[in-house]
Amino acid sequence: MRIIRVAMVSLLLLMIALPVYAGGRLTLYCSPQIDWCELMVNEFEQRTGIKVRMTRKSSGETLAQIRAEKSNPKGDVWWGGTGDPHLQAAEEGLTQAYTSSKFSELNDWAKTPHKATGGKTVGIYMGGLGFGFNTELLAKKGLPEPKCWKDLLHTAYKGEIQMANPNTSGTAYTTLATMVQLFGEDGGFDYMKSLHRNINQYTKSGSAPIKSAARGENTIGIVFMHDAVKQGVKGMPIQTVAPCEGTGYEIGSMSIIKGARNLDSAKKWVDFALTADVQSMAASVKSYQVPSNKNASVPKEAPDVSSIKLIDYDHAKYGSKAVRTGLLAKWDRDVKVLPR
Ligand code: S7P
Repeated sequence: MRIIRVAMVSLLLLMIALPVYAGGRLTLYCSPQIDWCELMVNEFEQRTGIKVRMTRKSSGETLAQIRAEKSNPKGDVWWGGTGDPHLQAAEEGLTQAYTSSKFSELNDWAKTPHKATGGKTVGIYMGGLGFGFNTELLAKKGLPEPKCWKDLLHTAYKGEIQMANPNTSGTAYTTLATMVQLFGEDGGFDYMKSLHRNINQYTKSGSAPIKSAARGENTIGIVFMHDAVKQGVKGMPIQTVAPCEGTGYEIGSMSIIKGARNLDSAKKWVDFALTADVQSMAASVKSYQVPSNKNASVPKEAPDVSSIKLIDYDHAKYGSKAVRTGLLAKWDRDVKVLPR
Protein backbone atom coordinates (compact mmCIF):
# COMPACT_ATOMS: atom_id res chain seq x y z
CA MET A 1 0.00 0.00 0.00
CA ARG A 2 2.81 2.39 0.98
CA ILE A 3 4.66 1.60 -2.25
CA ILE A 4 1.57 2.46 -4.29
CA ARG A 5 1.17 5.77 -2.41
CA VAL A 6 4.83 6.67 -3.00
CA ALA A 7 4.49 5.75 -6.68
CA MET A 8 1.36 7.89 -7.04
CA VAL A 9 3.00 10.89 -5.35
CA SER A 10 6.08 10.49 -7.59
CA LEU A 11 3.85 10.33 -10.67
CA LEU A 12 2.01 13.46 -9.55
CA LEU A 13 5.27 15.33 -8.98
CA LEU A 14 6.49 14.24 -12.40
CA MET A 15 3.27 15.49 -14.00
CA ILE A 16 3.64 18.88 -12.27
CA ALA A 17 7.26 19.16 -13.38
CA LEU A 18 6.63 17.94 -16.94
CA PRO A 19 5.20 21.11 -18.50
CA VAL A 20 8.29 23.01 -17.32
CA TYR A 21 10.89 20.53 -18.53
CA ALA A 22 9.01 19.18 -21.57
CA GLY A 23 10.74 21.69 -23.84
CA GLY A 24 14.25 20.93 -22.55
CA ARG A 25 16.87 22.95 -20.75
CA LEU A 26 19.28 25.80 -21.42
CA THR A 27 22.26 27.15 -19.52
CA LEU A 28 22.58 30.86 -20.22
CA TYR A 29 25.52 33.15 -19.51
CA CYS A 30 24.07 36.64 -19.41
CA SER A 31 26.08 39.89 -19.50
CA PRO A 32 23.59 42.81 -19.65
CA GLN A 33 21.81 44.18 -16.58
CA ILE A 34 20.29 41.51 -14.31
CA ASP A 35 16.72 42.84 -14.70
CA TRP A 36 16.91 42.45 -18.48
CA CYS A 37 18.45 38.96 -18.10
CA GLU A 38 15.56 37.92 -15.83
CA LEU A 39 12.92 39.37 -18.14
CA MET A 40 14.39 37.46 -21.10
CA VAL A 41 14.59 34.20 -19.17
CA ASN A 42 10.97 34.41 -17.99
CA GLU A 43 9.68 35.27 -21.45
CA PHE A 44 11.68 32.48 -23.10
CA GLU A 45 10.51 29.90 -20.56
CA GLN A 46 6.90 30.91 -21.10
CA ARG A 47 7.12 30.84 -24.88
CA THR A 48 9.05 27.58 -25.24
CA GLY A 49 8.64 25.56 -22.05
CA ILE A 50 12.44 25.30 -21.92
CA LYS A 51 13.85 25.64 -18.41
CA VAL A 52 16.72 28.15 -18.22
CA ARG A 53 19.57 28.20 -15.72
CA MET A 54 21.06 31.68 -15.91
CA THR A 55 24.11 33.31 -14.37
CA ARG A 56 24.98 36.98 -14.83
CA LYS A 57 28.59 38.04 -15.23
CA SER A 58 30.41 40.91 -16.94
CA SER A 59 31.75 40.45 -20.46
CA GLY A 60 35.44 39.87 -19.72
CA GLU A 61 34.59 37.56 -16.82
CA THR A 62 32.28 35.49 -19.03
CA LEU A 63 34.94 35.09 -21.69
CA ALA A 64 37.36 33.89 -19.00
CA GLN A 65 34.77 31.40 -17.70
CA ILE A 66 33.98 29.97 -21.14
CA ARG A 67 37.71 29.62 -21.81
CA ALA A 68 38.25 27.86 -18.47
CA GLU A 69 35.40 25.44 -19.30
CA LYS A 70 36.61 24.80 -22.85
CA SER A 71 37.35 21.09 -22.37
CA ASN A 72 34.05 20.54 -20.53
CA PRO A 73 31.59 23.25 -21.60
CA LYS A 74 28.83 23.96 -19.11
CA GLY A 75 27.11 26.90 -20.82
CA ASP A 76 24.98 26.81 -23.97
CA VAL A 77 24.55 30.47 -24.93
CA TRP A 78 26.32 33.69 -24.04
CA TRP A 79 23.77 36.48 -24.46
CA GLY A 80 24.78 40.14 -24.40
CA GLY A 81 27.86 41.99 -23.35
CA THR A 82 30.16 44.01 -25.58
CA GLY A 83 31.03 42.50 -28.96
CA ASP A 84 34.84 42.58 -28.65
CA PRO A 85 35.17 39.59 -26.28
CA HIS A 86 32.57 37.68 -28.35
CA LEU A 87 34.85 38.21 -31.38
CA GLN A 88 37.81 36.99 -29.36
CA ALA A 89 35.83 33.93 -28.23
CA ALA A 90 35.08 33.15 -31.89
CA GLU A 91 38.76 33.47 -32.82
CA GLU A 92 39.75 31.17 -29.95
CA GLY A 93 37.28 28.52 -31.15
CA LEU A 94 35.12 28.80 -28.03
CA THR A 95 31.86 29.41 -29.91
CA GLN A 96 30.07 27.85 -32.87
CA ALA A 97 28.31 29.01 -36.02
CA TYR A 98 24.57 29.42 -36.34
CA THR A 99 22.47 31.52 -38.70
CA SER A 100 19.04 32.35 -37.38
CA SER A 101 15.98 32.60 -39.60
CA LYS A 102 15.71 36.15 -38.20
CA PHE A 103 19.09 37.15 -39.64
CA SER A 104 17.61 38.99 -42.65
CA GLU A 105 15.65 41.28 -40.27
CA LEU A 106 18.84 42.69 -38.71
CA ASN A 107 20.56 46.01 -39.26
CA ASP A 108 23.83 45.76 -41.19
CA TRP A 109 25.93 46.64 -38.11
CA ALA A 110 24.53 43.54 -36.37
CA LYS A 111 25.35 41.30 -39.33
CA THR A 112 28.99 42.43 -39.51
CA PRO A 113 30.28 40.33 -36.55
CA HIS A 114 28.40 37.32 -37.94
CA LYS A 115 30.04 37.71 -41.33
CA ALA A 116 33.47 38.36 -39.80
CA THR A 117 33.39 35.12 -37.75
CA GLY A 118 31.72 32.71 -40.15
CA GLY A 119 28.48 32.93 -38.15
CA LYS A 120 29.86 32.46 -34.62
CA THR A 121 28.47 35.67 -33.15
CA VAL A 122 25.76 38.18 -34.02
CA GLY A 123 24.79 41.68 -32.91
CA ILE A 124 21.78 42.14 -30.65
CA TYR A 125 22.04 45.83 -29.71
CA MET A 126 24.21 48.89 -30.06
CA GLY A 127 25.15 51.63 -27.61
CA GLY A 128 27.57 54.55 -27.35
CA LEU A 129 30.15 55.08 -24.62
CA GLY A 130 30.15 58.25 -22.53
CA PHE A 131 29.88 59.25 -18.92
CA GLY A 132 27.35 60.49 -16.44
CA PHE A 133 27.59 62.61 -13.35
CA ASN A 134 25.61 63.27 -10.19
CA THR A 135 24.35 66.84 -10.67
CA GLU A 136 23.76 67.42 -6.95
CA LEU A 137 27.23 66.22 -5.88
CA LEU A 138 28.90 68.21 -8.64
CA ALA A 139 27.11 71.41 -7.57
CA LYS A 140 27.79 70.74 -3.88
CA LYS A 141 31.51 70.32 -4.58
CA GLY A 142 31.58 73.37 -6.87
CA LEU A 143 32.96 71.34 -9.78
CA PRO A 144 32.52 72.37 -13.43
CA GLU A 145 30.31 70.21 -15.66
CA PRO A 146 32.59 67.94 -17.74
CA LYS A 147 31.68 67.87 -21.44
CA CYS A 148 34.70 66.21 -23.05
CA TRP A 149 36.94 63.19 -22.39
CA LYS A 150 39.86 65.58 -21.80
CA ASP A 151 37.85 67.46 -19.12
CA LEU A 152 38.02 64.33 -16.96
CA LEU A 153 41.79 64.80 -16.61
CA HIS A 154 41.41 68.09 -14.70
CA THR A 155 42.97 67.91 -11.22
CA ALA A 156 39.69 69.18 -9.73
CA TYR A 157 38.21 65.73 -10.37
CA LYS A 158 40.81 63.84 -8.31
CA GLY A 159 39.05 60.96 -6.59
CA GLU A 160 35.71 61.89 -8.21
CA ILE A 161 35.69 59.45 -11.15
CA GLN A 162 34.95 55.75 -11.28
CA MET A 163 35.27 53.25 -14.13
CA ALA A 164 35.44 49.47 -14.31
CA ASN A 165 38.51 47.30 -14.75
CA PRO A 166 38.90 46.59 -18.51
CA ASN A 167 39.93 42.98 -17.79
CA THR A 168 36.56 42.09 -16.28
CA SER A 169 34.33 44.66 -17.95
CA GLY A 170 33.43 45.07 -21.60
CA THR A 171 32.43 48.68 -20.94
CA ALA A 172 35.88 49.51 -19.57
CA TYR A 173 37.67 47.67 -22.39
CA THR A 174 35.59 49.75 -24.83
CA THR A 175 36.84 52.84 -22.95
CA LEU A 176 40.47 51.77 -23.30
CA ALA A 177 40.08 50.88 -27.00
CA THR A 178 38.21 54.14 -27.63
CA MET A 179 41.03 56.26 -26.18
CA VAL A 180 43.58 54.39 -28.28
CA GLN A 181 41.49 55.02 -31.40
CA LEU A 182 40.81 58.68 -30.54
CA PHE A 183 44.32 59.68 -29.47
CA GLY A 184 46.64 56.99 -30.94
CA GLU A 185 48.23 54.20 -28.89
CA ASP A 186 50.74 56.40 -27.04
CA GLY A 187 48.24 59.24 -26.62
CA GLY A 188 45.54 56.81 -25.49
CA PHE A 189 47.77 55.32 -22.80
CA ASP A 190 48.90 58.79 -21.71
CA TYR A 191 45.21 59.60 -21.35
CA MET A 192 44.54 56.45 -19.28
CA LYS A 193 47.54 57.23 -17.03
CA SER A 194 46.33 60.79 -16.37
CA LEU A 195 42.78 59.59 -15.84
CA HIS A 196 44.08 57.02 -13.34
CA ARG A 197 45.07 59.87 -11.00
CA ASN A 198 41.41 60.90 -10.75
CA ILE A 199 39.93 57.40 -10.39
CA ASN A 200 38.63 56.48 -6.94
CA GLN A 201 37.98 52.80 -7.75
CA TYR A 202 38.06 50.30 -10.62
CA THR A 203 34.90 48.22 -10.29
CA LYS A 204 34.30 44.71 -11.64
CA SER A 205 31.09 45.54 -13.49
CA GLY A 206 30.82 48.21 -16.18
CA SER A 207 27.62 49.83 -14.97
CA ALA A 208 28.61 49.93 -11.26
CA PRO A 209 30.23 53.42 -11.50
CA ILE A 210 26.98 55.10 -12.52
CA LYS A 211 24.95 53.14 -9.98
CA SER A 212 27.24 54.39 -7.23
CA ALA A 213 26.95 57.94 -8.64
CA ALA A 214 23.16 57.57 -8.49
CA ARG A 215 23.46 56.59 -4.81
CA GLY A 216 25.63 59.67 -4.17
CA GLU A 217 28.74 57.58 -3.41
CA ASN A 218 30.66 58.70 -6.48
CA THR A 219 30.51 61.83 -8.67
CA ILE A 220 31.30 60.77 -12.27
CA GLY A 221 30.97 57.32 -13.87
CA ILE A 222 32.43 56.30 -17.24
CA VAL A 223 29.79 54.00 -18.71
CA PHE A 224 27.66 53.34 -21.75
CA MET A 225 25.34 56.30 -22.13
CA HIS A 226 22.22 54.10 -21.99
CA ASP A 227 23.28 52.93 -18.51
CA ALA A 228 23.48 56.56 -17.34
CA VAL A 229 20.13 57.41 -18.96
CA LYS A 230 18.58 54.49 -17.03
CA GLN A 231 19.53 56.09 -13.72
CA GLY A 232 18.11 59.46 -14.81
CA VAL A 233 14.82 57.85 -15.88
CA LYS A 234 14.67 56.15 -12.47
CA GLY A 235 14.61 59.64 -10.96
CA MET A 236 18.23 59.79 -9.84
CA PRO A 237 20.13 63.11 -10.25
CA ILE A 238 22.25 61.80 -13.12
CA GLN A 239 23.10 63.75 -16.26
CA THR A 240 24.40 61.86 -19.30
CA VAL A 241 27.24 63.23 -21.44
CA ALA A 242 28.19 62.40 -25.05
CA PRO A 243 31.87 63.51 -25.01
CA CYS A 244 32.74 66.38 -27.37
CA GLU A 245 35.73 64.65 -29.04
CA GLY A 246 33.51 61.80 -30.22
CA THR A 247 33.22 58.35 -28.71
CA GLY A 248 33.35 54.60 -29.26
CA TYR A 249 30.42 52.24 -29.24
CA GLU A 250 29.59 48.60 -28.66
CA ILE A 251 27.80 46.07 -30.79
CA GLY A 252 26.32 44.02 -27.95
CA SER A 253 26.50 40.43 -29.16
CA MET A 254 25.40 36.83 -28.61
CA SER A 255 27.13 33.51 -29.30
CA ILE A 256 26.41 29.79 -28.98
CA ILE A 257 29.12 28.08 -26.95
CA LYS A 258 31.06 25.33 -28.72
CA GLY A 259 30.11 21.93 -27.35
CA ALA A 260 26.78 23.26 -26.01
CA ARG A 261 24.97 20.35 -24.37
CA ASN A 262 21.56 21.78 -25.30
CA LEU A 263 22.19 22.86 -28.86
CA ASP A 264 18.54 22.85 -30.00
CA SER A 265 17.55 25.01 -27.03
CA ALA A 266 20.51 27.30 -27.74
CA LYS A 267 19.36 27.83 -31.34
CA LYS A 268 15.83 28.53 -30.12
CA TRP A 269 17.22 31.14 -27.72
CA VAL A 270 19.11 32.85 -30.55
CA ASP A 271 15.97 32.95 -32.73
CA PHE A 272 13.96 34.27 -29.77
CA ALA A 273 16.50 36.95 -28.86
CA LEU A 274 16.60 38.28 -32.43
CA THR A 275 12.81 38.56 -32.62
CA ALA A 276 11.50 42.12 -32.97
CA ASP A 277 8.85 42.05 -30.23
CA VAL A 278 11.27 40.40 -27.78
CA GLN A 279 13.90 43.09 -28.42
CA SER A 280 11.22 45.77 -27.97
CA MET A 281 10.61 44.52 -24.42
CA ALA A 282 14.01 45.81 -23.23
CA ALA A 283 12.63 49.30 -22.61
CA SER A 284 10.23 47.90 -20.00
CA VAL A 285 13.27 47.29 -17.75
CA LYS A 286 14.83 50.62 -18.77
CA SER A 287 17.46 49.05 -21.03
CA TYR A 288 17.85 51.69 -23.71
CA GLN A 289 20.27 50.21 -26.23
CA VAL A 290 19.41 50.41 -29.94
CA PRO A 291 17.97 46.98 -30.91
CA SER A 292 19.47 45.02 -33.81
CA ASN A 293 16.18 43.90 -35.41
CA LYS A 294 15.03 46.63 -37.80
CA ASN A 295 11.39 45.99 -36.82
CA ALA A 296 11.97 46.37 -33.07
CA SER A 297 11.03 49.71 -31.56
CA VAL A 298 13.93 51.96 -30.60
CA PRO A 299 13.18 53.28 -27.09
CA LYS A 300 12.50 57.03 -27.10
CA GLU A 301 14.95 57.32 -24.18
CA ALA A 302 17.82 55.70 -26.15
CA PRO A 303 20.66 58.16 -26.73
CA ASP A 304 20.23 59.34 -30.32
CA VAL A 305 23.28 57.80 -31.99
CA SER A 306 22.69 59.85 -35.16
CA SER A 307 23.38 63.06 -33.19
CA ILE A 308 26.40 61.68 -31.29
CA LYS A 309 29.90 61.85 -32.82
CA LEU A 310 30.64 58.12 -33.05
CA ILE A 311 34.15 57.15 -34.10
CA ASP A 312 34.65 54.49 -36.76
CA TYR A 313 35.35 51.90 -34.03
CA ASP A 314 37.38 49.04 -35.51
CA HIS A 315 35.61 46.08 -33.91
CA ALA A 316 37.55 43.48 -35.92
CA LYS A 317 40.89 44.87 -34.74
CA TYR A 318 39.98 45.61 -31.11
CA GLY A 319 38.10 42.32 -30.78
CA SER A 320 41.08 40.31 -32.04
CA LYS A 321 42.90 38.18 -29.50
CA ALA A 322 46.32 39.74 -30.17
CA VAL A 323 45.18 43.36 -29.87
CA ARG A 324 42.75 42.86 -26.98
CA THR A 325 45.14 40.82 -24.82
CA GLY A 326 47.98 43.19 -25.72
CA LEU A 327 46.07 46.30 -24.63
CA LEU A 328 44.89 44.66 -21.42
CA ALA A 329 48.40 43.51 -20.50
CA LYS A 330 49.75 46.99 -21.19
CA TRP A 331 47.02 48.59 -19.06
CA ASP A 332 47.85 46.18 -16.20
CA ARG A 333 51.57 46.89 -16.56
CA ASP A 334 51.61 50.64 -17.27
CA VAL A 335 48.42 52.10 -15.78
CA LYS A 336 46.85 50.06 -13.00
CA VAL A 337 50.03 49.90 -10.91
CA LEU A 338 50.68 53.67 -10.93
CA PRO A 339 50.24 55.46 -7.59
CA ARG A 340 47.16 57.68 -7.20
O1 S7P B 1 24.18 47.40 -18.73
C1 S7P B 1 24.07 47.03 -20.05
C2 S7P B 1 25.41 46.96 -20.65
O2 S7P B 1 26.06 48.20 -20.54
O3 S7P B 1 26.16 45.99 -19.99
C3 S7P B 1 26.89 45.25 -20.93
C4 S7P B 1 28.24 45.13 -20.44
O4 S7P B 1 29.16 44.54 -21.27
C5 S7P B 1 28.19 44.27 -19.20
O5 S7P B 1 28.81 44.89 -18.29
P1 S7P B 1 30.42 44.90 -18.25
O6 S7P B 1 30.88 46.22 -18.74
O7 S7P B 1 30.62 44.76 -16.78
O8 S7P B 1 31.00 43.79 -19.07
C6 S7P B 1 26.76 46.00 -22.23
O9 S7P B 1 26.89 45.20 -23.35
C7 S7P B 1 25.41 46.54 -22.07
O10 S7P B 1 25.05 47.55 -22.96
